[in-house]
Amino acid sequence: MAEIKIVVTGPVGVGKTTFIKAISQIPVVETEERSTVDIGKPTTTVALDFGAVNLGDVRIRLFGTPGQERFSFMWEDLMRGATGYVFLVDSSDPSSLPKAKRMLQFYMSRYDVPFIVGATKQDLDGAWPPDFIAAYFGLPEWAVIGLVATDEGSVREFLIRFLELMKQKGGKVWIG
Ligand SMILES: Nc1nc2c(ncn2[C@@H]2O[C@H](COP(=O)(O)OP(=O)(O)OP(=O)(O)O)[C@@H](O)[C@H]2O)c(=O)[nH]1
Ligand SMILES: [Mg+2]
Repeated sequence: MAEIKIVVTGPVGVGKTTFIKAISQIPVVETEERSTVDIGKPTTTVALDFGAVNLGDVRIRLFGTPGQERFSFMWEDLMRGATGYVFLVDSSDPSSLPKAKRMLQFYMSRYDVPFIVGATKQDLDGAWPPDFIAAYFGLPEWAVIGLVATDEGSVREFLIRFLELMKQKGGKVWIG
């Protein structure tokens, strides 16, 4: 079975840990610690999340990054050998999008592998639809997919779509 490594990244609180826990078929290795700064939630990822799922004939090893910039030294290590990455943004909090855009631009400039943007929290009132977020980021509409990271089916569909896009575009989901 083919095995690929996908990194799940994005700013604080967008649902990276939630995404991996929803879909992983193995117990997730988590590094949640109590937040020492106010980030609007009690705990945060300080090193990584790790999970794995088989989808069709592909085994996906999922590595979640910390969202806080003070732990960004982990990003480089986690991205090593990645087939691609999922960049999550919080659709329910438009005020978080400028920072998300800067972080995505950093990833795009640094890592030349396929990525897809996941617009999480589509279940919340007032969530921006994926096409708004695509326009804001200057990406084509197909490059931003809405999802609910707490929902296994939604995460599964999202990953299947990412695999299809990678296949269709010969590993170049994006970009340029
Ligand atoms: N309603 C809703 N809540 C979500 C969704 N995704 C994540 N959440 C919630 O958002 C909060 C933050 O999720 P985490 O998974 O901890 O976020 P994270 O991106 O790992 O955050 P850091 O590790 O601190 O960077 C949790 O309370 C989740 O339950 C979603 O799609 N819908
Ligand atoms: Mg986390």
